[in-house]
Amino acid sequence: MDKLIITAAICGAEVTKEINSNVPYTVEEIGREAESAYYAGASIIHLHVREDDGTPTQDIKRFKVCTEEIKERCPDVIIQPSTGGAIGMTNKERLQPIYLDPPPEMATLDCGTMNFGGDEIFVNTENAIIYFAEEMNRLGIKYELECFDKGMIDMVMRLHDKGYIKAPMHFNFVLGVVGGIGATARDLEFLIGSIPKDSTYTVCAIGKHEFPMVSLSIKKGGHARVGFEDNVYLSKGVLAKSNGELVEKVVSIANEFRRDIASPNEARKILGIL
Ligand code: KMH
Ligand code: ZN
Repeated sequence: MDKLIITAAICGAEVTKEINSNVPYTVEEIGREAESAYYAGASIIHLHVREDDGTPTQDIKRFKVCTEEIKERCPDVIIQPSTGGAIGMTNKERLQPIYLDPPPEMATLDCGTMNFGGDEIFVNTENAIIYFAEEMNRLGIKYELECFDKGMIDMVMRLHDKGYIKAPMHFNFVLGVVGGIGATARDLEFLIGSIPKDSTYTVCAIGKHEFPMVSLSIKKGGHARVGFEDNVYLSKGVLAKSNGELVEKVVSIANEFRRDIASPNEARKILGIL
């Protein structure tokens, strides 16, 4: 089994300080949270950025200062900007961080349209997915294929057959979003069984589902994502003080399964970006 790649999704676009006051907004707070996750064992930082008041933004200038801050504190960490951004943003707005100079090593590529709770719809049409994939192919960026449901894997496979999405593929299964697949062992087994054998995958799940689903992924040879974007609790009723605390919990679960933790360079090798 490969060593375990831990991704920390340190702030997301939806979670706020009202829910957990440790959610980072400012450049300094983003740096602090990335650093806490990195020293706890994360090799990838999945990055959304915010204005100082918490408003989500895909502004390339904000991404630039935040990535510089993270690189200063965690020089070898893999920074994976979101191209999902926040609900309602345009495709061009969402794609901005892939045009950083130099381009990021990785970025997310969301693989289908879905309900996203309440009246929200997260729009990713087939043509938009092709556009995002072709831009990332051109820039040599490794995409993490965000699949919130089984049909999104089918979309990936169709676009792979047409030559738009390149192998080896790396997936992130996001379980338990209202509008996506549930977060049960059966759901996760179904997703894992639906991807090509030479792919890699990581797993994240919303709220209380986070640690059970991540544990199953670790056991089965998949990778793990945790962080405030997905869940702000360390255990029932106990708010995490930092992303680092959530990563530490993953490391202790990995120890139980005798799974070693990948360094950033080991993660690069596993993902084929070194
Ligand atoms: N904020 C969600 C609407 C991604 O980062 O690529 C989309 C998201 C996925 O978080
Ligand atoms: Zn995200």
